[in-house]
Amino acid sequence: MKRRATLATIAAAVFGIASGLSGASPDLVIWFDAAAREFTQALPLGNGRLGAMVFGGVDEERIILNEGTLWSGSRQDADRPDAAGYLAEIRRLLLEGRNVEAEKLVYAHFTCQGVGSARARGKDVPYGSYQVLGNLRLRFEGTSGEVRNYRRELDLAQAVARVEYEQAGVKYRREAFSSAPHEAIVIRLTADKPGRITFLATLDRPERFTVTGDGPRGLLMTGQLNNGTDGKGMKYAARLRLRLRGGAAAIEDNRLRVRNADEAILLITAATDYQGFAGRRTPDPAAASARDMDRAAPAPYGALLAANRADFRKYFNRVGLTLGPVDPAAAERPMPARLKAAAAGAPDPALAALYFQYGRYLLISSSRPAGVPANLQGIWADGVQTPWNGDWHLNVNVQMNYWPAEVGNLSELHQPLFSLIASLEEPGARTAKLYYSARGWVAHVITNPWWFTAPGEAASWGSTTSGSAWLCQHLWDHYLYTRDIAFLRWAYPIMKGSARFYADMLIEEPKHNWLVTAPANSPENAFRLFDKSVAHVCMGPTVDMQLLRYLFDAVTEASRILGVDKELGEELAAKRARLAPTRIASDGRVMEWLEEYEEPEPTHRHVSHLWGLYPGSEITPEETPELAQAARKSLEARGDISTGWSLAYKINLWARLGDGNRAHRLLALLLSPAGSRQAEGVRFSGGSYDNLFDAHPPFQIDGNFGGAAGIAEMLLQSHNGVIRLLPALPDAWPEGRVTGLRARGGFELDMAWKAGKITETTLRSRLGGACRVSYGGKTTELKTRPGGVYRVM
Ligand code: FUC
Repeated sequence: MKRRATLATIAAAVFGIASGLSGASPDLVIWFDAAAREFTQALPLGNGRLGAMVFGGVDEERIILNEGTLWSGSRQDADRPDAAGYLAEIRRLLLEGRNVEAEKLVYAHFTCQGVGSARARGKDVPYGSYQVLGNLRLRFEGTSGEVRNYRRELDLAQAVARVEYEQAGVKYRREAFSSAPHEAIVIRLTADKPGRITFLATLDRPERFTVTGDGPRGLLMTGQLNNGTDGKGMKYAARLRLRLRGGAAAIEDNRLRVRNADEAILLITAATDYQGFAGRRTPDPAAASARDMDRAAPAPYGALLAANRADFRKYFNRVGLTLGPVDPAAAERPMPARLKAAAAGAPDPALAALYFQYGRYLLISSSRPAGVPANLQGIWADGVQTPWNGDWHLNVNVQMNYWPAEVGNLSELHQPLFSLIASLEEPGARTAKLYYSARGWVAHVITNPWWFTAPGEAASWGSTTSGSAWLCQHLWDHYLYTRDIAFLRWAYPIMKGSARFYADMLIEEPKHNWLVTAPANSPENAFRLFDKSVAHVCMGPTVDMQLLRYLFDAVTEASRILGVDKELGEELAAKRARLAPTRIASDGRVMEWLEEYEEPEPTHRHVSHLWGLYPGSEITPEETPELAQAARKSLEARGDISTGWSLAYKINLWARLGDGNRAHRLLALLLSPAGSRQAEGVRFSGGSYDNLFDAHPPFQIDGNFGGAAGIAEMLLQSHNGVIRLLPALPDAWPEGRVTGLRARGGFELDMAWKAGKITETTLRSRLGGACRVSYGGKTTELKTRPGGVYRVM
């Protein structure tokens, strides 16, 4: 190993291979030796609002542009006014075990009003779709000849994409980033010989746009999306401005022509007139984008670059991760080859570390405190009808986006999700009333920037009632990590409203007199009734019960901490005690429903009934060993191969079961080239695209975030009052070092290990207080003071 490292280091010094462009650290670089042909090979950049994807073409550079609030559709009334009138009948049928009939009634009267998400094709209906802002294309002219030494890289540590190649004796370089401090995307083109940069720049999008010249060296693209009613939906503007050294530029036919320049700097600003729960709230996006441009355009390139780097690093550098043994040859492979080599069995622990940091990179790039949460596409959509409308799915997906936020030391980037949750309170109260005659608020399975809280349009998946309970878990978990009382005061009424809703809507099932949700479903999964008919709609699926135990506990505890609502706390505690428990079926698996139904699709991607294992914590190997064993059986029966996010979920579940090698196997599947693994009866096989984007398929960013969280969960856990060090370390990572992971209670940890054994642990206590730290079966009690630093092992 040592010898190889030395050779590689020499090779790197002599041939300049292992180190990236501009001295980027090879373990934080995703690189390619060719331009992207597809979106899933392009390099993503983002400042939380402005997203970009760099293709790095030689004849034509295409840069996909995104603005995080750009949605078609509009606010609508999707609540059926008469839904509550059918509730008693639906429940009666469920209580009698007539689920198929109940489901029919849900379809007819208890779905949303209108077409809802239009079966995930909602761009021209009121539900709308998240859309690409457009494309910047640069058609290079006057260059030809063989291309040599091509390299394209994403430098995670600096948040910069770079492209470099030689053609006809000229070395060309491009550098791009999306800056939060300057609210602009910045692209610089240089060549090592004067006067060699000649191109035609255009802006376009698939529909609904007009481009005009904007001053002598700029373009302006504006348009209005469909709101799904009269066509007059959200307005947007994107601006391009050029700064030139040498050469000449002119606007020709609403295109920007640049001739014989030494250097060209392109700036892009953009805005929408979204007036919703977050974002910029500007009625005039053209003016807002002009203001941003006037601020960014005069800044010297070095200043733009430095400001972006400083801003990005304040988040990114909080956590460091090295996993070894490192094979330097691995980082020398372009990413497509690296993924293939790893899938073929070449050990590459550094790839896992890179994937973890990529997840953090993507969160910093798609979710900033004042903005909207990362959607199914993050902020990297290509097209106007994005998969599943690029919305916020509440039955696992948007939550998964935020799994790495706290443990990955990016706590304040969790904020956009909290803003979304708060925005659902008022519309969700109406939905609660009209469907369930309940107090409080509810959101079902899908939501968008237009406050959609009604059930989905199909009973099979649309009747999930616990989306809002799962959202509220994030509020409480943020408090558990930060102990921020001011935050809890803000969040408490929202959590309380959610708990109220469920407390009101629970009914008693006849067999055990447990309290259950109804109607409900176990996210998207079907079951066979005893007469073999297939249904989805049920009462008290396990996931709901686990979520409600969590929520009721959280609200009771929060009310105690804040010294309010004693009676509500008591009511919730009493109801909590009567919720259907998590049970083990006769075949040893965790029961997903109240009955031991057969499943038509035993390998279904959702593993909702294991919510109590992760992200919940009512199932643990230490406290509930039988249930933990049953969870293991359930996972075995589901099988490993599935969608990207499902693979990611299972990494976390195996990590919670303390099985590092199995978690690692799931991670290896997640890191396999998209679609390269198949299994019988499995509809989707996920993995990673060349640019490490998660493949559902198609691209869906939740798996990136869930995978990053899973890696953290293998290294550190902190639920139920114990901080566990290396709880699921796989044999494949015998050595490593991690710095800056967060644990619940306001703690931060650094750890190093060798030969699979911890060698060093530093715990920083931000808030003081006692903590219990467990490693290798031994638990140590530690009293800490605020700001204290402790050596634990
Ligand atoms: C749920 C999942 C799908 C997909 C979609 C966005 O419907 O079951 O797999 O992730 O959300």
